[in-house]
Amino acid sequence: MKRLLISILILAGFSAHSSASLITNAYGRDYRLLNGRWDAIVDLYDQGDRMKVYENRSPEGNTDFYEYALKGGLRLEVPGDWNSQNPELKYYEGTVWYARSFEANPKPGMREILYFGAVSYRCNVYLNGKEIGKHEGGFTPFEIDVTDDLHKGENFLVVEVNNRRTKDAIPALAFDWWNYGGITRDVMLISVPDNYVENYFLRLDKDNHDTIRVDIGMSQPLAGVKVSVEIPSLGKRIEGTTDSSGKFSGSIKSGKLKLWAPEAPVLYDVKINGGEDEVSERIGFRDIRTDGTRILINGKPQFMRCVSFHEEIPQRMGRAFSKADAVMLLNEARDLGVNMIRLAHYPQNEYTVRMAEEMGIVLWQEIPIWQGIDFTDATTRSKAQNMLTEMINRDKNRCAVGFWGVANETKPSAERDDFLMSLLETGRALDTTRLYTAAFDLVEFDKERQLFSMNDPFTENLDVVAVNKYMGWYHPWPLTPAESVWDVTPDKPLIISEFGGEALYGQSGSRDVTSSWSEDYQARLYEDNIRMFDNIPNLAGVSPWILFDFRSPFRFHPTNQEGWNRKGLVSDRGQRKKAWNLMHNYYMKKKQEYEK
Ligand code: GCB
Repeated sequence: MKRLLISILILAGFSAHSSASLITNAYGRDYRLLNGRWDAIVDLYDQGDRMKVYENRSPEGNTDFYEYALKGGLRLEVPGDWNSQNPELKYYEGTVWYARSFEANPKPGMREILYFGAVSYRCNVYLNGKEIGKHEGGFTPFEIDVTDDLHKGENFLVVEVNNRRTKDAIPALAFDWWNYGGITRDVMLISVPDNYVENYFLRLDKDNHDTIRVDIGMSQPLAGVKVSVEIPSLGKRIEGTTDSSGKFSGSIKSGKLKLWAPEAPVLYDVKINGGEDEVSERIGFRDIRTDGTRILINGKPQFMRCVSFHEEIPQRMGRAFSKADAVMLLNEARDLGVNMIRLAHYPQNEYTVRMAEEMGIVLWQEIPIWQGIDFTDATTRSKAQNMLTEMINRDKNRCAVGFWGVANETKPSAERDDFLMSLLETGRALDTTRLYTAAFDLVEFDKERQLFSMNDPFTENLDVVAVNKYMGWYHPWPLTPAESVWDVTPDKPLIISEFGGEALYGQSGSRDVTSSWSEDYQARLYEDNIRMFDNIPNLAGVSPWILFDFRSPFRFHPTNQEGWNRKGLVSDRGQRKKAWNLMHNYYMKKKQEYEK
């Protein structure tokens, strides 16, 4: 029935930003990767559709020929962005057709799901010459049930990918990072029983820390299907049967649980069964909440020692996508002394999220509602809701995720408020076990009161308020740092979600002159900001912008930037700048203070 409904909606022209189903824990299933080298055509003038490149054709007879032929041309690695794989594609924004063949041997009675970790930014998918699905949004997964279209033997899969920036997209026309295009994450063919465990959500009961709440949704809306959840190391198991919508909800009295915390990231092996299907993974349980101006994890106040990075390996000048990439990014973050990462400015790949969880790093994940979004556009709003839904659906069982971010640097307006409110409602309907936040750049110096303050009533709707403030970079100091006192949302926890300034690694210069782009000036700026942090009474965490220098077409100072945002504490080659030490020392001090 549900599948029928989805088909009807697709036929009715229901666009790609509808919230379609998404299998929980793709990596925990029986899958094979369709990664590797795919054939590709760069289609600057969007002619591929007319040329029917999605049909696996070869010339027949004496007069037949094809201009848009896939074989023998460009080949691109999947996963990967195209920009870093071919010098001519460095700045390319447009359509690229990807194609590959693969053998399949679908078993009777099983369902086959084609799952894309992410395609940047929009795509149409064709299997064996037929359009089977489309998706918009470059940082979240989507799936297509291909059971009825998959052939025994050879199959021909084509993905038309387009990364053109548009006003109604998210992010929109301009943003401060590289607009990588391509099939940027794993492609998987997942095999599941006909009626399978489509989604599940296990989490600690908010009020009883000896209780685990369980929701299971089978793929088919059938009543009476047996389901169970087992946590062998606790000797606990719950069983039940689905209701007529294929769902089951229950709770496990777990007894005393070891809760996941940054200092002790405990995860439990969990087995979920439903009908013929079985899936297992490691899940942790924790409580995160606010109490006045404090953030508590399992009841204990935490100062969030955070940092951000883009999903980018600077040394490779390309998007990060693998386990090895996650190791590199996370190890550098851990060395700085963090207990939290803000994954900027979009959901990042699952390797990073899962590995951060194993390492005890709290995550803030957000959707790319980054300046310049058209809040008046209802389609854009539904795209945003869909992105948020896909992000939450993918990572709702990752206890490391403590924060869902709904926006970065938006300006107050009735349309903005409505738009963001709809996101909070969408999020809270799916998940109330995280804190909801957004980052604002609206803090100003109030001359009359001689204080830093901010006026955006929307902040009342958030659990934690975050502020990006570049004192000493975009804003000269109106007072000395020691005199710079803040009065910003005084009753809520406040995180400084961005601060910093640019420096070219190895460049020495004046500590007083911003345009020296020197490590010395950047270090001074960090000293000053760290001094100011003592004057923010409700400060619950800080996050320097950013861990690594990153590529951005915004940044074209001819000698100091050359297409790089140089605010990294670590250079594009991996060298730590002077400010790194200051931040590291500050974090070590904060850690001691909070562990006393
Ligand atoms: C910001 C943005 C971030 C930019 C940064 C900058 O406020 O949130 O995406 O990269 O400033 O470097 O200006």
